[in-house]
Amino acid sequence: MTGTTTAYLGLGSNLGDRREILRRAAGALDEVTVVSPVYETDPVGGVEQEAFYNIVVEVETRLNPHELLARCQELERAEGRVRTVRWGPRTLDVDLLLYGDRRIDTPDLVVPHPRMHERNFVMVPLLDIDPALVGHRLLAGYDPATAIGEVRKVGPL
Ligand code: X6L
Ligand code: MG
Ligand code: MG
Repeated sequence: MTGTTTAYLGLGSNLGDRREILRRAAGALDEVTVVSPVYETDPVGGVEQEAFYNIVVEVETRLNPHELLARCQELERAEGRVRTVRWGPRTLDVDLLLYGDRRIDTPDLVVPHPRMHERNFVMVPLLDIDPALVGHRLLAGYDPATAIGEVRKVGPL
């Protein structure tokens, strides 16, 4: 549709009722066009912590990238996210993965999300939504053989 951009958001939770938190967050977003299956995923990076539930959603948005980022942060706050330990447990994390085919490099926002292509908890649900994204020019660094972290499909959100 003209005036809209296809963007992909990665959502993760490993504190509280993970599935319910992801449901509320995906339900609160306007213009969600596709929701991936839910994966239970081994934590990658940071401290020892519980397994995550991760999903990716496709949105058809009229927001610009910074407005969309602000919306993601609003959703995190709505779920009571408290930032203590870097890469530590969180009720909700919402990351802007891709925004059309734009590259954005500003102090507060980098798109594509840096290193997303190294992480199975992002790439597996993303490619479930659209396997043709393997050919996306901004995902050229993706190699399924070297992406890290075990993921197990749980089912629909
Ligand atoms: C070396 C050093 C290798 C750091 C990897 C990877 C750090 C990912 C942070 C890393 C490194 C992250 C989630 C998660 C986090 C999530 C799962 C991060 C930030 N978020 N693990 N770990 N799902 N499974 O949503 O992504 S913390
Ligand atoms: Mg994240
Ligand atoms: Mg984040």
